[in-house]
Amino acid sequence: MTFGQPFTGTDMGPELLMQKGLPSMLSNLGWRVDRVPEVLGKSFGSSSSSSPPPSTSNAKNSSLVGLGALSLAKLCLKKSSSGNFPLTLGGDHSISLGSLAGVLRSRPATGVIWVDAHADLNTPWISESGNMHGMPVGLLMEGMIPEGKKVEEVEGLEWLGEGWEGEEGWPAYKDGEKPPVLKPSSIVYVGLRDVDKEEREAIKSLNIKYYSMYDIDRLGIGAVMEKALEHLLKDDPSRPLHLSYDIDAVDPGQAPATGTTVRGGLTYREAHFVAERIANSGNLASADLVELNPTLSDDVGAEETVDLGLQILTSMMGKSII
Ligand code: DIR
Ligand code: MN
Ligand code: MN
Ligand code: MN
Repeated sequence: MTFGQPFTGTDMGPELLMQKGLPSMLSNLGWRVDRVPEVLGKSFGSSSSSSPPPSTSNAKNSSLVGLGALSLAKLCLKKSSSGNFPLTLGGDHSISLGSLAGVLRSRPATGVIWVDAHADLNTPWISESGNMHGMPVGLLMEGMIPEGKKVEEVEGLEWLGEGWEGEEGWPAYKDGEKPPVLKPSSIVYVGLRDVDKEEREAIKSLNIKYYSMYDIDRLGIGAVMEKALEHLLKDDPSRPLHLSYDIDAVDPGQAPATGTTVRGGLTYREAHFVAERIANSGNLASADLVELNPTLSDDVGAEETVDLGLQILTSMMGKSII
């Protein structure tokens, strides 16, 4: 999936991670890997496909992004319902609209750790860019859709709305199940350093827990992760967690091959530690790694970023230093 942001090449991330040996690395950690190839398929993400149809709202390419997210939501719903760990490789961050919607539908108690330079809390009604990779959290969170507006009025997002009648793999919503499904208290941000004005106001007014780069500098990444986990697990220590890891959380010195780099990010070790500590909680039940785009830097930078992606993935799936 590349249509959630302006650059081609973001759809090359998954194949590179696979080619570089992700399946065997996961097997070596004791996982049984069931690869579902190209969930979203050529028709959604291909860099070479012709331009998508125009969108009728301030959500660019919403019909394609929405359709792709629905496919992924169905798959993640199915996999999580049968007790598996859905690990989603992106693609731009708009895919998390699908993975998270699917996981939340089968495991509504899920707590979310969003590791990102950005809050991705926009909606078509407040976004400055119209890019849907900046909206996956906003579109799923209670309190983010403005009065009088409906998420299902956005082309491609009908399946997120109350009037959805259901289809195979994504049934109609029952009472108490309909989106927005994510409570503001069920997410913690780690690594923020580029937040839009409206997002900042929403974070404050909804009282969303966040640890920005300022907090990481002040407290250290160790204390930050203790606090983040404590926030999500204090009432229910066995709650499942979903980790959504945007590679742009990492400093561009270590992760240059991504679309919206912001200086002053996580160091190499901090980037690993976040994943290691969450794995250590024993609660991690689903995850995404997104926004790897090997075409946006030189060959060395692309290789380093893909390698880092592999390391973060293996860390979150249980690899420890010793
Ligand atoms: C910005 C950038 N807040 C937007 N978001 C990015 O377009 O909504 N998210 N780059 O990863
Ligand atoms: Mn993101
Ligand atoms: Mn980001
Ligand atoms: Mn920005």
